[in-house]
Amino acid sequence: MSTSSNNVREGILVGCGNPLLDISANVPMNFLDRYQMKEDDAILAEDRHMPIYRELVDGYQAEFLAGGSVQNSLRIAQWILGQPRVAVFFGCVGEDDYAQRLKEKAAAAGLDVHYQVNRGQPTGTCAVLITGTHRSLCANLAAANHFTIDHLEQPANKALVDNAKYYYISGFFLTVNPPSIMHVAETAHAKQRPFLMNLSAPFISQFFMAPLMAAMPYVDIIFGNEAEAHAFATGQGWPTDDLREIGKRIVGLEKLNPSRPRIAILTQGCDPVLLIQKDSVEEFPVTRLAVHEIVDTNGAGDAFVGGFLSQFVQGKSLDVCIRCGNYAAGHIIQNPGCTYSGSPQFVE
Ligand code: 26A
Repeated sequence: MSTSSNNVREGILVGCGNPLLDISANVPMNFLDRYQMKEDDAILAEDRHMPIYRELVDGYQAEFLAGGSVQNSLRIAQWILGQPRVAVFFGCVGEDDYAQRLKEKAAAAGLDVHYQVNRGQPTGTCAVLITGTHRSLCANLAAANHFTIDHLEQPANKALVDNAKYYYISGFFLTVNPPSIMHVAETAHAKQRPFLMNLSAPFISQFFMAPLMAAMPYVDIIFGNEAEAHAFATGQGWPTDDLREIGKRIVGLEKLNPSRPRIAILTQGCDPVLLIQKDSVEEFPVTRLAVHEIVDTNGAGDAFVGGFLSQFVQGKSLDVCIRCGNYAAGHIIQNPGCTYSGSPQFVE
């Protein structure tokens, strides 16, 4: 039985992020070596990475898939909810075929997208290098990097932000437009509504710690995987590599609204998900798939958040939210990129 429900208000969830078209292919390890990339990492493309995209298309059987971390999560939330336009997405694209493809995929998923369009830049892409059960991401943000806060200030978009009840922004978006993040965070705070963020990638804590810490006091729920949590701890100078301890320290960081203590949700691949609250750490087991069942792990973390959000916006318990996150991640890794097949089978 699927959890198709029709009682969630339209536009209840707003997300901001980088709309990217993923160019995904299986590659040998030496491909990563040549570009000095690491398995299961995510980076911003520098000049020396620019040939990757052509190389994937010309030399490997590259697939084009809708991507972008927040947009992935929201598409998955929509799929599980089975009710259109619950989630609204903001991000910046170019005026090209890739933007059209992203828009079609988002609409097919029921997502209500309101892209800012930058006519001088192509839509962003992300190289997804698959090596067995690992993936390495290299994002060329292009138009996505040109998102500006005035898009959120346009009356129709402002109304969408004001009317939402839940807000989700990736750490990745810190590389693009911190003022927009702060604007959404402040709106959430003023209205006493949950603001959720993601650590997104180790490089965010390495190079964007200042804007991340500016947003942190607003963050009610923070998501991350083990590598991201370790990078955050290193960035903070915390003398520990114990994930539980790191989680406890994250939830203990300054918070503007102390009546709603921060929650950290840390994933660790096929090891249990940790739910860390002020006075407790709980584990949620993950169903381990056989290697032959895995198509690729691209989008697993995003799908986890998408599954979580699909229940969270229905006011379900954290336990149900996390179990749905695990369900969604397990489904997505059995499909190419962050795509799904059939109807959702999550049973509460
Ligand atoms: C700023 N960066 C590096 C990024 C991304 C990103 N989404 C937003 N910003 N780097 C990779 N992704 C997306 O992450 C998904 C997998 O989790 C990819 O597009 C991919 O779909």
